[in-house]
Amino acid sequence: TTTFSIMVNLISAEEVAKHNNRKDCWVIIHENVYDLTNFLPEHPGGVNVILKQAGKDATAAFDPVHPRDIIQQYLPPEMCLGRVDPTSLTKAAEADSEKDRRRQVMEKRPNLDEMLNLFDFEAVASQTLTKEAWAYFSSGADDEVTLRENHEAFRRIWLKPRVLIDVAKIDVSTTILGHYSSFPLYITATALGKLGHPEGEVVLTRAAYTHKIIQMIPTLASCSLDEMINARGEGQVQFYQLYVNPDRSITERVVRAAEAKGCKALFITVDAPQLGRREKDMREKYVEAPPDLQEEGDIRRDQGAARAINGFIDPRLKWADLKWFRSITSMPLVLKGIQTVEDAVIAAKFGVEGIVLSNHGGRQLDFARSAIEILPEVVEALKREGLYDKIEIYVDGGIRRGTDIFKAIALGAKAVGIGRPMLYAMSAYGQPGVERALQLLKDELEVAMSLSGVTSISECGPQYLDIRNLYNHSYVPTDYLTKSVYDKPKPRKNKL
Ligand code: 173
Repeated sequence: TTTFSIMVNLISAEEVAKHNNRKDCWVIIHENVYDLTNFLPEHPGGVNVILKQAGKDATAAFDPVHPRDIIQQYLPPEMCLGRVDPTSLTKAAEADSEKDRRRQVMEKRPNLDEMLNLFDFEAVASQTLTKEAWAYFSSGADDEVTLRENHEAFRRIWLKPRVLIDVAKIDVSTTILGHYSSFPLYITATALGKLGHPEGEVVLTRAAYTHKIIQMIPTLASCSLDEMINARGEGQVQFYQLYVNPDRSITERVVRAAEAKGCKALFITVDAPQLGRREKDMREKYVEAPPDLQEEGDIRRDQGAARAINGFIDPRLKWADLKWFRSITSMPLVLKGIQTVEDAVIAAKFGVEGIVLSNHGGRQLDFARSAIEILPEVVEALKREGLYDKIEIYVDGGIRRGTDIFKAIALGAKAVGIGRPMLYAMSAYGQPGVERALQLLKDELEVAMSLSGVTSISECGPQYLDIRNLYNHSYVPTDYLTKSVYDKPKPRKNKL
């Protein structure tokens, strides 16, 4: 009616469909019409995922990977052109064969109690996830050498079990930055959780609560900060992972919000001034140039889900900026993504409360060394500088077994972070899956400790390990479990 159209601009779906290219890109999200032409280069998920939706109703693609409030938070209001005329909308047909396939594997997946280790969850998830989700979650940078090295490095450390020790009682509990943790592991930040499970990261929040372990909330999650905070159980501790925005007023706002809402530490990601090249993901996101633009040669064909994140992560972040974080928060500061002794020492001298030795799950710089390999050097250097007692060290990347946790703790880490395996367990089996995966890890750790003759976390030390082979990169035992889920190259989807 006329009165309605005075208040909001009603736009037909046919009109939207005309704006279907890089130079003129409209999409419909929750019945609102947006002109995203100028936003394209800034989209953290890359240009291509939006271009695939240009001129269309993008709601179904948008919802699984974005928190509800992200548009209000980041898009200037003038990008919203009006409402789509609902009568002009036709529901897009889903890609049925793929849906059917996934429904079938989901129905036939093994019972949860048949899952005996974390690789089992990965194997199931590799089948049940959508192709995009598997590509995004599982991918690593370039040849994925670091991705695989992260777990393989643990396989170069052997154990020296002591016997005839009373191990009737094993206590695997510890503290992280002073907060209780039922065993030395936290769930680290990962993005796009709703690609794997309709409820997203809150599933991890709930499972962490069940196990009394700490969850690190991601800056760029598919649930909103409030959803993840509100999913918290009584007394549950959450940390906050920060991507530093080029607009520091945005960063200040999110840091203050995280602190006000009770997050207990700030983990500043320092290994991602830009996101690495993840080729599986880039292949999945690949789109043909629309015919009208092909000659111009201005289509970036090399952008995966994650490459165009520049609008959201500040590549200018530097050591001198750390002081500023102290001025905007009283949360303990932890640098996530330290990869050398040199940087570990600088961080400790600056006085941060913690560092995460991490190469971002092998997703950033291929041939970065594994965190577990760097750990002994870092511990030695910090001890030499008299700084080891002033800082907590965490490692992430490649944790798949209780013995991996044992090895990290024995080498001087306070705790380990775990990412992908939680996403896989969540995707395949929901909250009970994550809870079981955590239980398996905890059980494995207890077995590793009792069979090593160690009854508490504080007793774990390097005397229980043989690390002579840790630095030897030429001998790597074949990892059949990981290999069996590793992606085979796929034929090209689109023919020119
Ligand atoms: O590793 C990642 O994929 C990552 O850190 C990220 C976070 C937010 C959006 C895209 C990627």
